[in-house]
Amino acid sequence: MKKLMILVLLIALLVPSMSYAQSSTQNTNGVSPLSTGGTIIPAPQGYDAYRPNIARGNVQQISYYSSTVGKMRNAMVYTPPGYNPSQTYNVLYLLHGIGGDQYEWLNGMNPRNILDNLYADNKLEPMIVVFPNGRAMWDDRPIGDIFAPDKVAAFETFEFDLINDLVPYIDNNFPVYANAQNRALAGLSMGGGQSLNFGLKHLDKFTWIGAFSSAPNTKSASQLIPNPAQTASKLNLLWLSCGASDYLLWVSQNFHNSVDAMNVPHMWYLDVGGHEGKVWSSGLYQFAQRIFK
Ligand code: FER
Repeated sequence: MKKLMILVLLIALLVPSMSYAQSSTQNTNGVSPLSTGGTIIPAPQGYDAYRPNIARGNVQQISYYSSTVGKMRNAMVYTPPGYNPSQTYNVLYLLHGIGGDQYEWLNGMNPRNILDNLYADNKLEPMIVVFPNGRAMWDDRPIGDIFAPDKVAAFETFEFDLINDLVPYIDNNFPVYANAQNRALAGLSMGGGQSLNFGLKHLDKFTWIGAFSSAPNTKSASQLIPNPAQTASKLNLLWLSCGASDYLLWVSQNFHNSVDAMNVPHMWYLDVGGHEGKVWSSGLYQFAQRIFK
């Protein structure tokens, strides 16, 4: 009788996890993108706080010639702890929102602490992180009306600056693997929309794509994914996340629903919060440890 009870208990415990595992899909890279956020463990307390006595990365400013805009443009670059130019690195391009610039992540989201801590815990592949200015226009500062049509249009123009100017500059001036398997593109809000718009269009350039709290600049999934099977076979990771109380949740939710219906493997994480920095820090924490693996 006792044995029977243990058996019943075991079955009761196993059945839900079995059915859960069956509902997930596996892509070619061994990543298991689930259609729910069920197994994504929220970032632990202190994940974005300064931790003393660990090795730290460095941040530098770089300038590159933009043939797209016709002038020199600036970006920030984080190199990881123990950076050694005789090694070869992956590259993550991390894009800002409508009111931001190349400093927004660094000033508001603690990416240095997040990344340094993840390296200290041995959870990251070696990568450099590039923080561009995603507003590709002559005066790219977030001043005046940040919603002005020319400024919003410059977020679209950035596709050409990124592909034709910045990525080649990084490939030629940093010790990086210059191919799609070793390049990731992610961003917050306008930058999330850009990551989906440019990343899914240029899977020959980026195969790890992350979109945090994507803005309405996001094109439709049917536009970006005309051939779901082909997209699925090329992608290493498509990450979508958003705060549950974000006024722009509908953008991410619609995109998730569409890629779900297309059977394109992806991860969907409904985070706690609104359209705010803590959700983007959390997005970086989750995304960074899943790329280049
Ligand atoms: C919009 C609302 C918000 C929009 C963009 C945003 C282009 C961007 C928000 C952000 O980047 O934080 O209608 O249209």
